This record gives sequence, C-alpha cells and structure tokens, in this order.
Amino acid sequence: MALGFDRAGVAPATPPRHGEAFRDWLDRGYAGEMAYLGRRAAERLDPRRVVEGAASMLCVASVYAAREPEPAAPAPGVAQIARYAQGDDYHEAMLGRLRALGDALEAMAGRALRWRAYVDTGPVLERDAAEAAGLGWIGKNTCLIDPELGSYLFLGVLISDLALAPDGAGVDHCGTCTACLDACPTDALRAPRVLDARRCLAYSTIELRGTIPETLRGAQGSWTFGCDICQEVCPWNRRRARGPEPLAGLRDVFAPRDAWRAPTLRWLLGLDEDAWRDATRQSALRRSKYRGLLRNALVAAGNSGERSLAAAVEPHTRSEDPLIAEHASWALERLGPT
Ligand code: B12
Repeated sequence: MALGFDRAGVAPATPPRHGEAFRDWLDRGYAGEMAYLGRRAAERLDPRRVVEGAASMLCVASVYAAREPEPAAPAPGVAQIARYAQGDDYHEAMLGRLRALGDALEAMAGRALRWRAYVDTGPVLERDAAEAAGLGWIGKNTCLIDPELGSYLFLGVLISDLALAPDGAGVDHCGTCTACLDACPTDALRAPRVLDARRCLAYSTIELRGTIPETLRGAQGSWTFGCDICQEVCPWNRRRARGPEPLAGLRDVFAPRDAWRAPTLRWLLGLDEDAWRDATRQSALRRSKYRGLLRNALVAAGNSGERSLAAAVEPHTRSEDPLIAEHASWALERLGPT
C-alpha cells in the first residue's frame, strides 16, 4: 500500500455496534475530565451526522511498536514512556496520508465526494469502526487487536459518501484469557471491554491536569507518560513475529527516539520548560504539557526506591506551582531520609 499503512478495510457508515456501551460509559462518568467525548456524542453514535450522505468508512491501521515475547522490566531510576509516544507524533503523520487517500478516492470516483478524515481527535469511535471494517477485534483491554500484528497499532478513519464494498467485521479471539484484567495495577478494567478511564494510568499521566489521586500514585510505578501494561501482557503482543519485524514505510516515523526510549528520571526532573519543548517537538508527549510530565516524573521518582534521586526531587518541593510542590514533597517523603 503506497501510503504506508499496514492495514485497511471498509465498514458501512452506520451507527457503531457498541453505541449503547459508549452511552453507558459516559453515564457512569468513566470519561472523567474528558468532557469532549460527551460533547459530540450524537456524531460519535452516527457517522452520517459527521458526513452528510455518508456511505462508507475506510479504516486504516499502522504499527507503532514491534511485539516482544518478554517486555524488559525497566531499569532502576528509568522512566517508562508508552510506546505510542516514543517516536514522532502520529496525528499529522497519519492524517496527511489519509487526506491523500481522500483525494485518490475522488479521482477514482471521478466526482467530488463528501469526505472527512480523522485520527484520534474526530467524533468517531475509531475502534468500533476498525472492528466493523475487519481490521481486528476489540480485546478485553478495549484495544483493537490484529491477529497477526497485535495491538500496538494507530488507527485512522475516512468517512465518505462513496459506497465502497464492506470487508466484514473482525472476529473476537480473546477466548477465556483475562491477562489484561488481571495485570492492570489500578483495576481500571472494571469488566471485559469496560475501562473506567479515571483509574487508568494512561488517563492520569496524560489527560488529567490536576493532582494524581494518592490511590493511583503507588500503582503508577515508573510509568511517566501513558501505560502499556494491559498490552504488554496480551498474548497477541507476545507472539514471536516471524523473524524481526521490519520497520518500514510509516513505521519508521514512529520508531522510538533515543531521548524517549528509556529516559532517566534524573534527566526528566532536571528538564526546564525550554528543554522540554525542544525534546517534545512533534511528539505526542506534548499532550500532558511540561507541568504534567514533571508531575508524573516526581511520582515515578517517589516509587523508584532510588534515594540518590532525592537531590533531584528536593528543589521541586520549593516550586511556586503548588501541584508540583505537593507531588515533590510526596515523592521525597516516600524516598525517605537521605
Ligand atoms: C478517550 C481515549 C482514551 C482514554 C480512554 C480509553 C478508552 N478505553 O476509552 C485514555 C486516555 C484512558 C486512553 C488510553 C489509551 N489510548 Co486512547 N483514545 C481515546 C479516544 C480519543 C476515544 C476512545 C473512546 O471513544 N472511548 C470510549 C469508550 C466507551 O470506548 P472503549 O473503552 O474503547 O469501549 C468500547 C469497547 O469496549 C466496545 N465494545 C466492544 N465489544 C464490547 C462488548 C461489551 C460487552 C461492551 C460493554 C463493550 C464492547 O464498546 C465500547 C464503545 O465503543 C480514541 C480515538 C477515537 N476517536 O476513538 C483513542 C485511542 C482508542 N487510543 C489509543 C491508544 C494507542 C491508547 C493507549 C494504548 C495509549 C497508552 N499506551 O497510554 C491507551 C490504552 C488504554 C486502553 N486500554 O484503552 C488508540 C488505540 C489503538 C488500538 N489499537 O486500540 C486510539 C484509537 C487512537 C488512535 N487513533 O490510534 N485513550
């Protein structure tokens, strides 16, 4: 596929199969502070409200990390960064290619089409659409899993009024496995395919702007941006690939940057805002803002057991920002007397 996507498939532009589950999720308050998810709920529940006369959804997926039979445990004093955020920001990288696909579809149809392309930020349940388009199935960890590629996949969707032949929905292969539910350190997976985002470390380290609830801090371990635990334990991400997985096409855009593969907490705690801006240019890491990343690193330092980090934590206890000062004091107390 010239555009560098690993998978593509077509679903009819009809209401999502799990629309009720989405409504129920909102009603339970599981979206936490992500109010934007409820604001355009009607559109999320019917793609024809997004594109007038919508007939089909062309869904794409791109691998952003290779599968590993046994993910390595983090070294002491090292921060864990979710794989999806270690390379270049996926939004622009995928959206540009999806838009090229829209233009190509128009040329192919020989008429002006109504179409919209989205990656992450649009009023679409992208996993539902991807499952309906046969790109895989929604696992018990709520991630879209491809039976060959696993779940380290970015998704994108192009909704258009062009009637394309649908590919048929993906088939569920989770079976009796509950590895993800058992491994989640904060019990965010309340039931198979039901995630209370307020308890999810990806939410608390990326989306949450304020204080990280004390109930989540210990469980955060060394995760400093996002969390991959429910994917790392998934057998579909642990199957040995047939030979090393080549990083080609769009994939090399997402290859980990040296700075973010396994950054030390000492380095992160020493970053000022300008250095943070430089290091997060064109990266999904920008989403937590400087303040959020520093807050997360303080919690990870508090969990590290590395007394030598106290000297890097201590100055932040005098921060003018009460959020930073409070998390730093918490971390210092947890590290114990120097
Ligand atoms: C909000 C959001 C989050 C929130 C909430 C996550 C969530 N599960 O909803 C937070 C910040 C926690 C988050 C975390 C992550 N995210 Co996010 N996120 C989104 C976003 C913007 C909206 C998702 C949404 O609408 N959630 C609403 C709830 C209700 O959906 P859901 O939990 O998936 O539940 C559905 C299924 O369970 C389904 N279902 C299917 N069968 C069944 C059966 C039953 C019985 C039930 C009840 C439900 C059900 O029905 C529900 C409704 O569709 C999407 C982009 C998009 N526009 O879709 C990206 C997206 C889902 N995220 C993505 C990624 C990569 C991540 C992380 C892996 C990043 C990281 N490593 O930290 C984690 C994964 C955590 C996890 N296990 O989900 C990718 C997922 C790709 C994939 N392979 O699945 C997406 C698609 C972005 C993209 N374009 O690539 N994310």
